[in-house]
Amino acid sequence: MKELTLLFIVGLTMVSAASLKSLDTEPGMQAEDKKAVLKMMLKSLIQNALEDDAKDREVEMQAEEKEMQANDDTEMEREMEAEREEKEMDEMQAQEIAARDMELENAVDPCPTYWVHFQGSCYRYFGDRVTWEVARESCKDHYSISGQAELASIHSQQENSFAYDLFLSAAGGSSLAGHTYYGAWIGFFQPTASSTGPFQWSDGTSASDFDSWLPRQPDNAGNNEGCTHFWRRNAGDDTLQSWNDAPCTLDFPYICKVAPNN
Ligand SMILES: [Ca+2]
Repeated sequence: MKELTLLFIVGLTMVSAASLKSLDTEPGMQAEDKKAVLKMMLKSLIQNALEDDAKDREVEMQAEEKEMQANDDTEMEREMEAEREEKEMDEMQAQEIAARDMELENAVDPCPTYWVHFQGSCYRYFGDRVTWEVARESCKDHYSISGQAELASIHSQQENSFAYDLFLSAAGGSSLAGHTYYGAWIGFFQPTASSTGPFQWSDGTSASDFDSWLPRQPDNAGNNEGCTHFWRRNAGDDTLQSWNDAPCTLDFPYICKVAPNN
């Protein structure tokens, strides 16, 4: 408004001087007429100045508005970016937690409930006394995520000791009373009805890498022994941890084996 006032004064001076001078040169113009013309010119000058000022203000406001808009946009972008980052972080954390849970679960228990982990396999002793065939079918009723269980196959001295200890601890120490040929079925068998021919593991694993026969076994006594069990007729046999072939129709507890969950 100050500028406008200044403009007005300067304009007034200039217009007065110039116009009066030019008006002076107009022949026959009366003083009243000159005044009226001067008034009109001044009015027009003020009008123009006011319009210019309004225009300037408008431009200024538009610029301000634009700047505010730009600031808003930047702020919004920042917020969106922050939200995106937070979401990504949450997803990463969720994935990490899931991976850790899985790792923990596998580390703690790779086997189904009640099954015992040993060197990459899961084992379970079952105390009911049944024939070899029934024992095998009973194993097959059990699963891990990796597949169906079978009667245990044994491929090393360590695995043999582990399986024997599993049976021994579950069977109850040195109590042998009333348990002739006390022991537990494992998966070694002769598939032919006459109980001849090579033994094989019911789970299809190699039959040639390990065995733990008692001395003079397998003897196929009575030409009728096609299935294998841990031999335990007296406490001394616990140190041997050895096998005997026996009629498949005898009733023994049994040991099943299944691949772990992972
Ligand atoms: Ca035998």
